[in-house]
Amino acid sequence: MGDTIAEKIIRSHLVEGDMTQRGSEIGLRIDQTLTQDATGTMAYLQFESIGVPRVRTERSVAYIDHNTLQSGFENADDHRYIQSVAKKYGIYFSRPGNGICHQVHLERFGKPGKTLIGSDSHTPTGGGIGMLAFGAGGLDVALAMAGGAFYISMPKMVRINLTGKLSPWVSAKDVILEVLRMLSVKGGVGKIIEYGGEGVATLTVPERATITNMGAELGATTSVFPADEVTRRFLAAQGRVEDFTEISADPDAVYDETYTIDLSALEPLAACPHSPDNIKTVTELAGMKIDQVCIGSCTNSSYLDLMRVAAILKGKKVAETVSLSIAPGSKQVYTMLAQNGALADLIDAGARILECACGPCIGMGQSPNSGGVSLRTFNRNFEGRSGTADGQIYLVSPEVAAVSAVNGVMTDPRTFGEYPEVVLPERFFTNDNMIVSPAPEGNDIEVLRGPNIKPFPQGTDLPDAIETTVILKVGDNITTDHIMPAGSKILPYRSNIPYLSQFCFAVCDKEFPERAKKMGGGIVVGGANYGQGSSREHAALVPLYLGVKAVLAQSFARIHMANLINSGILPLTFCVAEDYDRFQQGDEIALPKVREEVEQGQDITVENRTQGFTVKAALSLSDRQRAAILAGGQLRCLREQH
Ligand code: MIC
Ligand code: SF4
Repeated sequence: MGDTIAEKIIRSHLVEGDMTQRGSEIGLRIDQTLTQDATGTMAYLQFESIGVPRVRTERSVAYIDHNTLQSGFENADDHRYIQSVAKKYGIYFSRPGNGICHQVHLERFGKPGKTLIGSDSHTPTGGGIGMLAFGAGGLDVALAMAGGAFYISMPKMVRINLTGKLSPWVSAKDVILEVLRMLSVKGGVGKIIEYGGEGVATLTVPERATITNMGAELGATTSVFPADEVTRRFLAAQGRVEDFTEISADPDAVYDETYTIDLSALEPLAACPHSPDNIKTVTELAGMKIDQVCIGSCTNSSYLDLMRVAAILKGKKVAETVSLSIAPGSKQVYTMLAQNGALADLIDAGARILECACGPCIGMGQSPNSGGVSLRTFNRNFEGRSGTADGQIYLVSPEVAAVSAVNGVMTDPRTFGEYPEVVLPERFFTNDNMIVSPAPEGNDIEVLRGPNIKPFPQGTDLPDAIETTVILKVGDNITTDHIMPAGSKILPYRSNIPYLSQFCFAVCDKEFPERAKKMGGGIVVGGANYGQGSSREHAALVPLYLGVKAVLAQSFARIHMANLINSGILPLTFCVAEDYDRFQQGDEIALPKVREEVEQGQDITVENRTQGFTVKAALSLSDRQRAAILAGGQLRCLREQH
């Protein structure tokens, strides 16, 4: 029996566990890591507290791309801290302005067949060149930088066969929106999605990366494409042909699930508010008045994407009722657009050019008007994420976005005329002058900290029993943007957990932080896929700070569950799904034998003293995770072991 692509990479990096047992915990050696600034400060504080003198990976890169507004000293302090830590410990530093982490990593550092983890959920973008790349919490990245393994449940293998070839005006974004339509935002949980079939060769690397990037929205562990001749040409054009290795699935590889998508049959799609799997065809939505268009983000800001947009906008004018903003994904893309004149076409049409950063994708500016309809080439349209509570965000391809910006209404681009053919250059323009190399080992670099950097909270030993209250009950698909919102007003405080805590669950219940403080914490009851979306460990650290002891949910998203365990918060799941309905906010709860039950790997007894019933909750942990929960978090556990 042959291997899938993922199995090949797992096999060559396996340091713990049995990869033939789907669902069991495996440990992988990590070749590369990346961080971004919104999660990076916390990751490096944790790395420093581990106490190793130098990173032990082949390549670690710290990017600054999320917090670039600098509306106060906070961002600049964080940037300076990260730059100094990077210099000292052997980490490459990508300066603000150099681009979005995933886009730059793909262009400059990613290598087929290697493992990569990043403190950002869209790290699977690297799957576009055949890397096995995972999003992770900051602590997991810190541990990998210190030479530790990265742990996941051995995923199921899913194969998506691509046949045919995309029609004009239909693009990679439509492929992943189709996959989201088929599988939903929880359809990828516990699975690696591999793309194969003759359609793969028709997709360029940036197109593949759009698809693996947005695999995060499926909840997938990661997504991966083969590394083939197309990949080799891309790396050669980046001046890195020596980084190429061919990698593909064996012909007799076995998959747990197989799907087929005929690329020729796809049409332009849109994800409607407020979920990336709420898919309609653009034809169905055509004519809808729009207020804003934003083009960019780690999903669709490549040279290919923006050259197509420029060709559409050339000689045209943005509709007077629409605001169009464009953020190129990297300095490379931006420079090339400037060199070949495409930038002038964008500016001349009326686009507002933003710096190469995440920007509006994470609510850092460009919030739409009240109730405003915004078409975005991004990957997430969760409620409130844009910074406008009632903003209506539609996720679309760059082609749909650009054509609609000209017409002022949602437009099927196939009605626009001839499709602009854009080919990737033989050689990209490369100049890594915004990447700062680390200092040699044994340096005496001083790490520079600002007053915004506060210590991170840590748990306590798991007590024998817990008596507490349901302080919040929420429904299905709660995102980390609900739990710990971002945006321009809050994001600068990512290294200040006490300040952040005022905004915890603000999207669901503004009273939550006050209530949690008054009641000394409690437990949160949630539905299915709790914690989907971002990798921000702040969605665990802030509840920890507010005294949350457990989350009792129908199911969890992978990264958030790992973050809860790392923080020492119990991620409990209902043994009987209907039990969810029996819990109300305010109920008095007891876990009378929790420590003993965790130690023995038993289901957890949950007494609802208000309603007068007792149920069982499952807690499926590996031995490693059990030790972390008992010790009150992963870092405390490591300290106990040393
Ligand atoms: C996101 O897209 O939600 C983010 C902002 O990039 C997050 C990371 C963060 O919250 O800092 C992610 O995707 O992990
Ligand atoms: Fe940045 Fe948006 Fe990508 Fe997150 S999804 S890394 S905020 S561009």
